[in-house]
Amino acid sequence: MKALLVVDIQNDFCPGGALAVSGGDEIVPIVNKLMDHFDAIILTQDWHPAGHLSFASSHKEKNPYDTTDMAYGTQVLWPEHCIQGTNGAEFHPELHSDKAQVIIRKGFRKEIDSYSTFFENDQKTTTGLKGYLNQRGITELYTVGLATDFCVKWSVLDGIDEGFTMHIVKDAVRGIDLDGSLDAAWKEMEAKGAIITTSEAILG
Ligand code: VGL
Ligand code: ZN
Repeated sequence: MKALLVVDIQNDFCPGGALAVSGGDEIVPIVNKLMDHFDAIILTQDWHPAGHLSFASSHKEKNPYDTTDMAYGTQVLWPEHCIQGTNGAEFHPELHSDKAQVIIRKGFRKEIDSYSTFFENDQKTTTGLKGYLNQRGITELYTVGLATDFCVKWSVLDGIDEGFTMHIVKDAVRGIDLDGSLDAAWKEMEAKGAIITTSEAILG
């Protein structure tokens, strides 16, 4: 069985949002069309408590896009975004979020950020997605959403490690690009065995 994994298409990652990804909203109509071609639809939602330690504002003398050392390694510090219950954390209003069978929320523990849909950034704490996929007999995931070089990338890399066939739909993702991170992300995903495809190839 094949599932569409829709990563973080939330207001804060779209133009006008707190951590806007350039062109983030352009993928919404494509993702909506893709939804009809899959056995299962999984949405992820970045879902931080106020004062989350991935926010620059939670650290003295740090600015957005600086880095800091966390218990689990280096962490980029972000503008405050996707705070639980706020409009910024809602899905883009035009995304057909009603079609989702499951929503995986991540980043809800104050001390750990979570880019991947499989593991939080300590690379140990699981989100439960693997168990869900296994129990539903889903072996292939087609990944779309935001941002290519953070949550999409880590989801794809971890999905491969967890034994899934991971596809990434090139025209249905957009990136942040900090110091060349976007180019590096494509190379890493490809090197690890991610299958790069297009919406046209799926929609026919
Ligand atoms: C993301 C930075 C912080 C993402 C989430 O969805 O790629 N990036 N939180
Ligand atoms: Zn976040």
